[in-house]
Amino acid sequence: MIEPPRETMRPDLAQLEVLHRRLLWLACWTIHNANHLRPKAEGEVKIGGHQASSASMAAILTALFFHVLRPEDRIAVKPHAGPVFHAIHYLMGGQSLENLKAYRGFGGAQSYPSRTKDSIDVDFSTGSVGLGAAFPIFAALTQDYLRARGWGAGPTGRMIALIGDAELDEGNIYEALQEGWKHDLRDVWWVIDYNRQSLDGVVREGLWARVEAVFQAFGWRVTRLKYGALQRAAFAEPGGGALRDWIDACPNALYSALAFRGGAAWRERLLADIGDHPGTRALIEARSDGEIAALMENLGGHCLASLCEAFDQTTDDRPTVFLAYTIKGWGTPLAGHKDNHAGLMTLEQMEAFRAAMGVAEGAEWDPFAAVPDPAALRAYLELVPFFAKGRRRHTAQGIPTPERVRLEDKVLSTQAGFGKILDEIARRGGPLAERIVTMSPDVTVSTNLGGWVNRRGLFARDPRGDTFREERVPSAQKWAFSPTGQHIELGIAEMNLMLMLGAAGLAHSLFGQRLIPIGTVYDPFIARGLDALTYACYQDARFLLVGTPSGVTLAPEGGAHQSIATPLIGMAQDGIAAFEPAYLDELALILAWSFDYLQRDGEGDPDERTWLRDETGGSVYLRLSTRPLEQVLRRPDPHFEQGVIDGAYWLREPGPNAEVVIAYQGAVAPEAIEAAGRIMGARRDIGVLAVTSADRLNAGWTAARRARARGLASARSHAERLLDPLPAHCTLITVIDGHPATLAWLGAVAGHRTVPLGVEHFGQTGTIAELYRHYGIDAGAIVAAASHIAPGKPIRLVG
Ligand SMILES: Cc1ncc(C[n+]2csc(CCOP(=O)(O)OP(=O)(O)O)c2C)c(N)n1
Ligand SMILES: [Mg+2]
Repeated sequence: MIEPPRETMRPDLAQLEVLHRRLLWLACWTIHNANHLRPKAEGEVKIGGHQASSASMAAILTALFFHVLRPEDRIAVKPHAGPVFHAIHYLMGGQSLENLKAYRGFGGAQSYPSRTKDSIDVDFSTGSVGLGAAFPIFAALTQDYLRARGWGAGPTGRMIALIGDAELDEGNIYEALQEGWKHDLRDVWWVIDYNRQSLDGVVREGLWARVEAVFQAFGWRVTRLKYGALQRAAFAEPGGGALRDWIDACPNALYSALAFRGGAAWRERLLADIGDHPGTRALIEARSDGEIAALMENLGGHCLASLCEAFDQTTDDRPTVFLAYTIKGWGTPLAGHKDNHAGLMTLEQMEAFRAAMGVAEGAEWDPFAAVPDPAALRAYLELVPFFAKGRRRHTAQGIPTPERVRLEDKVLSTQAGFGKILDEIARRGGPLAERIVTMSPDVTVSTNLGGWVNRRGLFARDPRGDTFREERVPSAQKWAFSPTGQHIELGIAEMNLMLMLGAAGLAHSLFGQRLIPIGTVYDPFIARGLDALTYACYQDARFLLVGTPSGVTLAPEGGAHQSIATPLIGMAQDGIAAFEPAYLDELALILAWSFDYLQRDGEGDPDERTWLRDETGGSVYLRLSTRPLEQVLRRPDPHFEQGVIDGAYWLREPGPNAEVVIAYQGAVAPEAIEAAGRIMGARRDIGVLAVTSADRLNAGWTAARRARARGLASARSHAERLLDPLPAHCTLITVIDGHPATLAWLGAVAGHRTVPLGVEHFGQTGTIAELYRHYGIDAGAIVAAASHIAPGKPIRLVG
């Protein structure tokens, strides 16, 4: 599909200048108000906010939001330019005065733009530097994926990141650039606020040359915005060449320091350095101190004419980075100071700034203060294209989730079962199969996605055949790429997997098309992408993450590949429900439930049975294993089915006088069952609790306690319903191939003595039996715990 060229209008520079001043003022004032004027709570010292970082980017945001952007574009705003972003929405009527006054306060405008916490139209949250930069790359890949299928009408958007120059120190940036290149990235812009200052100081000299080389290496167009229009005009004057050479040779720190000191200091320095060049002295002397300062601070990133021109000229879809030279704190008394990152204008400075901005006392919050022609500005704002269609968030139709897949295998691991279920979904076809998109960081085959990929193919914009197949080299894997392929093969960088899951998991909201993204990763390497996972969850992206294989159960692979802490990550990570099934029927139930849960978007009250807020939906994390387990034969049982989803069910219901209950999660099920069999003769009424989700059990328990504390005495969680009936003398033995703290809290639910077994030290190579014994999670360890803690008849310690 060839799209018509994007329409560009001539920028109305006069209105943009006015808007730039408005944004600069409102952003600084919002921060000032929060820190200096709002009544402080006891012990509250500083609220914070970034006046200098905001000022640095105010012109860039002005040009983009009020001239360049179109409703279909999506943008990540540099986190510490958040106040400018709020000011934009305030001017457009979307952000309330109340929220601005409550900036960084409870329920107020957020410190960093947030999709989920802010009330305004935030496309991509930002905060953890580097991630907001990379995310639009994956949003562009998602857009391409949808376009290749003809899903979603309307013009193609540009996915834009506004980033600080120090963000380029984050390694994930380069991982994302490389991954983008592999997928023929298009429709992405990065605008770098090249103020050459980070948090602590000034960045290394000559960074721009490295930056440009890196982007060019990945096929990006580099547009350098170094000089503003004033500077370019001065360079054309007699002696202007020397001025330009001086600027080019000036070290970053000196430029910043002179910007802080102002016009007289610029004059003194320029005259000393280049005053004897023909024409240059006259060029300098023809200008007042204020004019010299304005000239020297007229870098490309502050010049609306230069910005609009550069953006408007970029009409093709090639990824483009704009290296926009700026001064941190531009236009404020903080400009250029090396310590300005967290710096705030003093009361006196703000007073002078207010006067300089022409804002009358008492009119500080007036959106149109100091606007020469408010009616003309109002008329301009009404036509700003980006806001013309109102809120830009979409919704998507739900994908019906079919009957769950039932596997008949007698012995199988959850990882293999997962592969078989996906394979079967692919074979059956239908709406769900069409909307699933899988992805994996170079572990597609080893996480059992092979069957799915063989049926559904790999995604690429341009078809590429499977050469090995064409050359008749035997392989179980078909590895052909096409625009309708449904697997996105990623390089090893797990960070990119999480970002891709995040972007595809927002397709419904960003592009109005529902995708069901499924990503597989070796469980220990979740840690590699953890910040991006948190970031995806914080944005409320919806996806299924499969961590497999996991734990020391991956015996011969050794400590570098065996995960220990991931069950705790699953519990602690907001926005994602973590499950660790042991059996195939559990897995099938959880998957079927997940496909629906991922799509939910309700507001509903918590479920009275579990106290989980399931109506709101979320993402799902499955921790799976390569250990083949003999399957349990079960008759249809709604309690079992519900329990699997709620987080636990009685594999063996305890009797009224239970002395011991064994609660296990995941692949150690056979150990728990064997131990129960051995203990049974010597202890009464023993129970075995199969925990499928410590996360959901724990979340429900916490929510129910909170509800009771608020006076709802009847609130009871699933964990409480399970454990309350146990007699007080009953001992809980919990066991997991993972950190023991995952289940240890169960003892607190109804006040039972608890022995938490699990793995707390790095794994190592060995057989499963050897490692389970070594780490104390085998049947013997469970039996030993029972015989020590729950006194009574001696129990057979050896199986
Ligand atoms: C991952 C991460 N590490 C550290 C921080 C703390 N931090 C916030 S801004 C910043 C410096 C940013 O400098 P730059 O990107 O150049 O932005 P500027 O303020 O100069 O525009 C740091 C270290 C963060 N937000 N995220
Ligand atoms: Mg910077």
